[in-house]
Amino acid sequence: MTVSLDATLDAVLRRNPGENEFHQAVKEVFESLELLHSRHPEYAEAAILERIAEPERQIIFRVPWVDDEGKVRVNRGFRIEFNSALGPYKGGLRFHRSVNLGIVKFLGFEQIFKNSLTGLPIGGGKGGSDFDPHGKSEGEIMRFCQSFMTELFRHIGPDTDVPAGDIGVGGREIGYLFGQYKRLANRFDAGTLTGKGLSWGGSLVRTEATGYGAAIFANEMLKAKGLDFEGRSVLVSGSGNVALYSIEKVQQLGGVAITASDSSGYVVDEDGIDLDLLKQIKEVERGRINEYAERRGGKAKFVEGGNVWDVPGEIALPSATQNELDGESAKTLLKNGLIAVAEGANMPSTPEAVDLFQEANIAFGPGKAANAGGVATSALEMQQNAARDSWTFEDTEKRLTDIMVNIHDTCAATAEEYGRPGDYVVGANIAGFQKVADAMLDFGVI
Ligand code: NDP
Ligand code: 2IT
Repeated sequence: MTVSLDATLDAVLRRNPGENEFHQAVKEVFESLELLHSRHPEYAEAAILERIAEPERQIIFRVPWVDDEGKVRVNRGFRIEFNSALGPYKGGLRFHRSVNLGIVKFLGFEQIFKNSLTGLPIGGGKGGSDFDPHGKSEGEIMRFCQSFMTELFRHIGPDTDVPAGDIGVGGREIGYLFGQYKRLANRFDAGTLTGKGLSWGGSLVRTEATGYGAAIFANEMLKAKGLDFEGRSVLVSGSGNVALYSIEKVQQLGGVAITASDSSGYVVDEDGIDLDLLKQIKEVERGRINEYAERRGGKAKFVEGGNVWDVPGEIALPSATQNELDGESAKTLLKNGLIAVAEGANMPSTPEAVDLFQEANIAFGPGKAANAGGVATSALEMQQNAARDSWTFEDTEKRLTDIMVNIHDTCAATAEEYGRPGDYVVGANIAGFQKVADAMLDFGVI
């Protein structure tokens, strides 16, 4: 990197000690921006990088709640309102025991550029809590969500900040959060949260959108190389919202998704995952992944504590969590004949893994491009809410597909323009950054 970019990065790292995931995300974006900065000195002159790496506002709050035994519990809540240059802060809420400031900031930072790439008017934000939903009762989940929203509600709104789901936050949690918001605000502000139920302002296709989008993005990368999904084996990690609907779209595109996982291990099903069974176990019963193998009549194998990337396959869709695919896993995958990776999760590949994929010249779609279909469809939900309208599944899915194709083409064209053909990382970072940076220049120093 140039001396000035290096110094800016150093300052960001020093100002945010111990926030490893945030450092990782900032480093990757800054490294991609070198070429852009040499062509556009106006960004450095206006200190855009220094400003973009500093959240506009960071909200950290206490979330007290009472468990089923009557014991008082305390968690920490976060909402990072990172950048509103292009629209209201927009991004999900994550409930997972690992959540801390550095994780929420990495997610919020990525969200700025992802949201910009969608072409829709949304800024970047992220939030969540170190609350662990595993093993909690329905009543505990509800009381936690209500307490979380009792503080969050004063900071959000349809034109201010619009949260949605992420790990540990799905339709059930959005219901409890929206119910409490509505009660406190005394308004039916449908556009304050996305991922809502279909009878109270939700959008068709939002549930499917992230996974569908990731598979569509992968398909566009394959097409660019003259290839397709037909008959190819696909490795999917995770078995939550993103994983399930990635598998669904892969199957529609003719691919054979053969794996799924959770934090206890993975399953391999060489005939192709039985999606109805997996959905029943994960979405309806909220069970564990070993139950899939147990109920598949000997067709699938469960590997407790195993690494899903040990399974041979041609296309990988990491859809669980950050840094789940490291350098060693990347080497194994490449040795086993990998041709493409599209990140359904946020930053699932470590920097070493990304370098190996790029050196091997396989198609690599970074999360901020490949998983943008979820937040894009959230923005479509906001549009429907603003117009008090609801669109058909077909119409909404067509819009999602067009957006994903457009993101793919924008990243490819930008990479080409900056002398790095096929480098979707550079393409996504430059294209996502430039739109936000230009808006910030227009606003003056704020
Ligand atoms: P879910 O909570 O629905 O599912 C998460 C899945 O990943 C579960 O199978 C979970 O297993 C597994 N997982 C989570 N954390 C870990 C961990 N530390 N180690 C091993 N396995 C883990 O979340 P989503 O599907 O919504 O999110 C998955 C990824 O996609 C995240 O990176 C998220 O940020 C990203 N994403 C989500 C979007 C959305 O619209 N939902 C949009 C864009 C990106 P277990 O149940 O055992 O914890
Ligand atoms: O990481 C993400 O893009 C999400 N969790 C979805 C955010 C949203 O506002 O729909």
